[in-house]
Amino acid sequence: MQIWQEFQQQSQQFTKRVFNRHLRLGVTGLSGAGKTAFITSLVNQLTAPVASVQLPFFSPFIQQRYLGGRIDSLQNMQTPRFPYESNLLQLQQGQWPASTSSWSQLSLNLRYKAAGGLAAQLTDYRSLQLDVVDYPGEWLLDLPMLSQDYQSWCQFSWQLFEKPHRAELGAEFAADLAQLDLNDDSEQQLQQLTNKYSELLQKFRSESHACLLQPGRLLLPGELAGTPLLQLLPLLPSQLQQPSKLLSRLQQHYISYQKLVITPFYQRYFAGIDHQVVLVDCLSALNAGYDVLQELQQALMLILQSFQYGPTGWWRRLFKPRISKVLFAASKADQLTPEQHKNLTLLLQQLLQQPLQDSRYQYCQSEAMALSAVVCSEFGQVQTPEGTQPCLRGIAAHSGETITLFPGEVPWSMPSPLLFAHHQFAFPAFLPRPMPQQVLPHLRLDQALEFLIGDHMT
Ligand SMILES: Nc1nc2c(ncn2[C@@H]2O[C@H](COP(=O)(O)OP(=O)(O)OP(=O)(O)O)[C@@H](O)[C@H]2O)c(=O)[nH]1
Ligand SMILES: [Mg+2]
Repeated sequence: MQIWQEFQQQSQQFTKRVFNRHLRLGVTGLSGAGKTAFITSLVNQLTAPVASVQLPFFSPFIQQRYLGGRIDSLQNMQTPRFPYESNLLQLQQGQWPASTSSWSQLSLNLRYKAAGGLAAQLTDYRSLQLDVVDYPGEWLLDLPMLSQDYQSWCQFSWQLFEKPHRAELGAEFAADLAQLDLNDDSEQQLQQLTNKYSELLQKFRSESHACLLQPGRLLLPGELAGTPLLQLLPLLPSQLQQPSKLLSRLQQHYISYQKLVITPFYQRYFAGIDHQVVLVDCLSALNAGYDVLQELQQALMLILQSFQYGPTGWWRRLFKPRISKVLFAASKADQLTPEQHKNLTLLLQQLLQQPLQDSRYQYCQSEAMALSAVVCSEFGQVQTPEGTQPCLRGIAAHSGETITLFPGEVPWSMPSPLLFAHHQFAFPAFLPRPMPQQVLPHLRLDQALEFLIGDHMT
């Protein structure tokens, strides 16, 4: 019976994909980039009563063809469901949902009238199934490890650990490793080293504001907590020269991690993506300084290399899926006054310049914009002795108090280290404004929807 149901479900998906009635949206971004907030707001805009929503740049909406959307209650029972309702409630009560610790999915059924032609005359409505997956951003950084072997991963890791913002913590760990007996591959030694390495990764994140942290499962193990698969750490480059028991054990663990953790993760969540949104928190990186901004750029470049981009025909959608549209979005634009949004978009484009030059993107449509999934601030103007100044008002996340400020200017190109030596960026973190029962206020989510799904709703 279960096999028959699965078969029915799969053949329905197959038919929907043939007729473009099914779209899988990949929401990509490092930890803290704003994926969960983005998905929650997207679901909110698409499922709220049409009369209460503001989506002026979303063509089915503005052409009064959008009839509404609902969450598919028949979603595969074995798939963890994205906690949309509790996330929305938290946001409406003025709190951010917690950082994601495991994966979940949501399917939406969107109904709309056809834009014209025979379909508009023959059918009352059409529908599109939109699937979205959420997962911890930490896991994304495992993808580049698929194209490295253990030795090259160690070399790469130690190059990173020597960067100025990490060097002090890195040196402490290097000193510990240098004293190791490389022929002791006992369980006790491996576990002790792994514990030390995961502490180092936590410190890199909290003290150095580093974002390129591998393997992601050491930070957020999910269902793999306590398994030998996670006994993984980079030996020093000098320790790779000679064969040793510890080296060969770690090499084996690395291969198992690639096979049993990263490959299934990629196949499950990313292999069938049609369209992708890449969320980037440029403002936190600017706050953290030059080295962190550079590291963010490097991390984005590595991640984007893990995806297949290109045009799609119907046969390719079925048998050799590729991403045909990518939206690069600078998130949290409500932390800036509106005249700075242009600069934020330009900065994002500069950050992505290297990956975008890659020929693989030439056949895939891409766009860059600054957006905000949940607008937390109000824009205003103040009179100062120098004249009228733009400003923002919002609830400061660190104090819970309402503040009014000019958050500062965003450089429109990659800033030099010299700029950071003389200037400290301090873009504010806000809490959502409490707004019981209301649709979440957003910035350019309608433009994002138009780019990502508009052409599938004609
Ligand atoms: N001002 C503002 N802040 C935002 C917005 N979206 C997210 N944030 C902030 O960014 C934090 C992280 O957002 P999440 O949506 O949890 O990020 P994530 O990508 O899901 O992160 P992980 O679950 O750790 O992978 C939130 O707790 C907020 O502080 C936004 O639209 N505006
Ligand atoms: Mg999340």
